[in-house]
Amino acid sequence: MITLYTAATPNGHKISIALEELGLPYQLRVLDLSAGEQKRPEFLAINPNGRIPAIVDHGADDFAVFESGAILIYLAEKTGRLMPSDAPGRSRVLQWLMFQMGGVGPMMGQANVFYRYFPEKIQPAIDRYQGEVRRLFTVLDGHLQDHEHVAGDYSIADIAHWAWVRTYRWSGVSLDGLPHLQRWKDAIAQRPAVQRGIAQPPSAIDLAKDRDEAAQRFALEARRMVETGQAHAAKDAP
Ligand SMILES: N[C@@H](CCC(=O)N[C@@H](CS)C(=O)NCC(=O)O)C(=O)O
Repeated sequence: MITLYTAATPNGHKISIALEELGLPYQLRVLDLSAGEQKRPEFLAINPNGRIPAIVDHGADDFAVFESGAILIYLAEKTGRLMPSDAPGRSRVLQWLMFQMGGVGPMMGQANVFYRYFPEKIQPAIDRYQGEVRRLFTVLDGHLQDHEHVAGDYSIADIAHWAWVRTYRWSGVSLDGLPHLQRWKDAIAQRPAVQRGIAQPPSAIDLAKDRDEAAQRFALEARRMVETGQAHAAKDAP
């Protein structure tokens, strides 16, 4: 049994999708990020960085893993699936996984901060991050022109990218003119395990309705977190 500490975010969904794909038994611990549960001492003992996702593998002496990329690699190596074991195949998956962890994820995250959450609209910052996301999407689109998946067969590299790319509208970035990325995004969305994974837990917002009341409430909570650099209840934590 694995405990997944998570929330309804792209990084959290990477892991629930992988666990669903692998059919591993797991239980969810959904942390309330706006209440600061991720900064409490009991969670910091699992992830000193105070962010989701993290897992504890109870079948392996309660071994804890944090950072979504490291968790995906751990799960792939534990099962021998979703990543090849030969050196070139493994390297290809890791290259595209690092590209997601160091590029697509952080740039979309910062685009969200400046486009959605900051009360001041700092246009050069919005342009910078949205432009960088679009550039990275164009790299993926070019690669997917001659490849069905991101790195060989369907792998943890697809899962890591897909969990973020599907939220492109929230970052205010278009997929227009990127037909290969759209083809890949729509194909992965059809996978039953992917559909189950993104419901663990379900998103608080409908990504197609990014200006409705739920979206505004979500953006307000996120704004409080990014403005203070810490969540609400963190100061009240024991
Ligand atoms: N590089 C980390 C990023 C984790 C991360 O930023 N998690 C966000 C949610 S997606 C979080 O926990 N935010 C709460 C906070 O910043 O306190 C990973 O991939 O696991």
